Amino acid sequence: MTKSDHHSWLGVMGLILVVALTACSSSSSAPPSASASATSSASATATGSSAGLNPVTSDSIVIKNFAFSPSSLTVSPGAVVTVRNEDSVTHTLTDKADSKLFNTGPVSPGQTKTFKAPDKPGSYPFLCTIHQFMTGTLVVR
Ligand SMILES: [Cu+2]
Repeated sequence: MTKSDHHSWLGVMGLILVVALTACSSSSSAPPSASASATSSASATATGSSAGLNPVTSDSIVIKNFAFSPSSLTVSPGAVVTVRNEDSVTHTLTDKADSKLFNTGPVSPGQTKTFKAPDKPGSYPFLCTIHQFMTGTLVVR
């Protein structure tokens, strides 16, 4: 009897261990996600570039503390530039020239907008029309 008791006790312990591990991996998921993200990020990078989504994510300007970051961004002609406002007030990203080749319009706090860069290579100074001391340059080439 002692032997079978021992075995069933081990079985219960093993079951608890399995349940604990499963619960742990599904809730906290620290070790599985670390290995999963390592493999998935490698594949995501490969699929991302092939899907052509990289220009959207790489050509981006963040507005924070009443400043454009980066203040100078170089993009390809016609590139889609993402503008994210991380300030607590509304900003715009507007072509300084009268032609207004690009203009996000008002970007609310926390909002993300996009604009299309000019097709013609050149240097395009821009500003925030609400706070005109906020300036930057979009370089197309
Ligand atoms: Cu502003």
